[in-house]
Amino acid sequence: MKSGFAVLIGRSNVGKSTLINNLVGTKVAITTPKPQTTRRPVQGVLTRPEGQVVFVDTPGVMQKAKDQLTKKLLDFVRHSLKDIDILVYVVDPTREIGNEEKQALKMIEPLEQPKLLVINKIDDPRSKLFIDSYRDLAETQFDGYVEISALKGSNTDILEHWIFDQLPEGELFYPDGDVSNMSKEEQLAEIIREKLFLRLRQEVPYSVHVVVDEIAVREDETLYINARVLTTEERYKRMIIGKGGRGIKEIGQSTRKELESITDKKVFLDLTVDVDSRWIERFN
Ligand SMILES: Nc1nc2c(ncn2[C@@H]2O[C@H](COP(=O)(O)OP(=O)(O)OP(=O)(O)O)[C@@H](O)[C@H]2O)c(=O)[nH]1
Ligand SMILES: [Mg+2]
Repeated sequence: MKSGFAVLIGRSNVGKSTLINNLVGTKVAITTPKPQTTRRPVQGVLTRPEGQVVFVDTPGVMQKAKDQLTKKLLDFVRHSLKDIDILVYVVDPTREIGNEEKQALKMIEPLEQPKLLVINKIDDPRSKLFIDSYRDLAETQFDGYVEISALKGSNTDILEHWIFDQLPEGELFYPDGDVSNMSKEEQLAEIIREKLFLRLRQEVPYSVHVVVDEIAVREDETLYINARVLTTEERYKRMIIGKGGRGIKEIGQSTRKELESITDKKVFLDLTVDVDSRWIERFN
């Protein structure tokens, strides 16, 4: 048996979470067009007859960690680089290699584990813009590279083979059938946060945190969920709720729609918005 941890690292928005979902074959991580969508290292598990890879999704590496949340996210990234077997470094060739990319590359430089460069988004015609400069990186800093589309699933099989080839011998970390390390509450909170991110603008998404307090199956088989959206300021709370409650209602509806299609149950979602200026301090 082979088994090990493959950690996905890269700037925000390069498609790390989209890739992990494609590899695991189910949605274990939320994805949005906004930076800093991923806030915690989420593990996605792929079990094959030859062994098991535990993929670790990480927050995007941001150049300037000025605010408290960004600092914490960068700490999670650093922490995730410990005790790994394979490093999967994801880049987005529609964007130029800038200082942020250089900083991220510096972080991984000292690591001695096998390093794979993944050039993502090749389905996007704009990827032609900077792809050569990323190919050059492969020569100098990586043990292998692959050009893929995580969104369309092209060449992700090549990536999977490369990883299995490099995996050390070992026992399974998760029982066959498990796809993630997250609890039901955490997964649900993430889905709600995804809907918030998709709907909210500017700095508001970064002010929110979601807590699921209760999940229960009622006698009539409906799934009852009680969740709170926490935000740092009163004015953000008003923006989330929206005129006549329209905002929060839409967030609830889109969450419910997704949950009903996953669970095949009718879902009742009780969603409230509270101001809590200190959730970032406690976030860990
Ligand atoms: N065209 C194209 N878009 C992609 C591809 N992979 C991801 N995206 C899009 O890129 C955006 C960011 O994707 P995520 O998977 O959330 O990126 P991430 O690297 O996890 O971002 P953070 O969690 O913020 O660090 C989303 O809008 C995705 O749909 C791809 O292969 N092709
Ligand atoms: Mg992500």
